[in-house]
Amino acid sequence: MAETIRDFSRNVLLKIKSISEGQIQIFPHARVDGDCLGTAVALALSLKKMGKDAKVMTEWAIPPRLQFMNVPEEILTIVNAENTPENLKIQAVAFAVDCSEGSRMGPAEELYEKAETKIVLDHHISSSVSGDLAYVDGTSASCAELLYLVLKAWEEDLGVTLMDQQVADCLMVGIQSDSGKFSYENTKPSTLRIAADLMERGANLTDNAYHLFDETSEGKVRLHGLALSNMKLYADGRIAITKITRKMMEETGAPEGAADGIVNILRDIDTVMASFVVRENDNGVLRANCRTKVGFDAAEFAQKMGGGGHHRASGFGENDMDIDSFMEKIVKEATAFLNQA
Ligand SMILES: [Mn+2]
Repeated sequence: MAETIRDFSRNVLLKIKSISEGQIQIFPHARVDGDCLGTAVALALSLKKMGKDAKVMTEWAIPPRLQFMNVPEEILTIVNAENTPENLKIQAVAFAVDCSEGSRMGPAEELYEKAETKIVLDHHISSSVSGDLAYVDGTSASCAELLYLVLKAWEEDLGVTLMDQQVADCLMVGIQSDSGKFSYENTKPSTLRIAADLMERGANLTDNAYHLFDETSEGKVRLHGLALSNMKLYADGRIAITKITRKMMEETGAPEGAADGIVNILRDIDTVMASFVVRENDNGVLRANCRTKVGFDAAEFAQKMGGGGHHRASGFGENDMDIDSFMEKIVKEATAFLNQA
């Protein structure tokens, strides 16, 4: 991209200064995560400080796992088909953050697509959302880091502090989320320098990390305990598999989504190349999740099994087999797959 973030920041600031009335509408992607919500809220709060009307346009209210962020309700607009014309009428600028594609905006996509002026800030290398002003940096660990650079430039130009404790904390949530608490390969020295400045501005590293990564519930811990104690290893410990039945969900009182993460725990066993968690859904359909290490292509294996995914994470389903037979089939096919590689 030819434009530097400095130029982008200046051009966006000029555009925003030129707005005398109307709302700056900020679009995160649907099923918000810490990075897009943190970025969107930090931007809205900063724009409000600059005297602008700014709202975060979302599909749903804040999901339970991000409620610790205490997002002020008055900066949110829940978008649906009915209120789209009304929102469009008061819209001055549409600002998409962390959205790799328009379809990820859910019901808000129409409102974005019809905007007169569109601005895009993103860190997805394949970003396909169109904007009149756009900055995409696929090397940035999070979108929050890019917004930090924009806000820093605005602070210098305007001579005011935009990143107070609340804004700094929102950006920190974004960085911690997408960098895996500063542990993924995308974490760079600049990530840590930005985090250091945000910490000096009052961002709470420890509380965020707990809520984002460690907080759990009794039902979830009991479900993990059951699933892990039933785990079986095959092929000299290279394949690990366990199941989650509806009965286990009921017995433990585990909430929806509580099974997430078990498949990663199995993969992390030192001898394991591929791990599987087979889940019985409410409608009786079986679903297998797969995680692998280098040397076992999860995408290729899932394709063989009628599913799909990425090299290290994939999934596939089964409609007419009981859960134990399906698990036997997976072990047999995965062992053959390992031996042929
Ligand atoms: Mn992101």
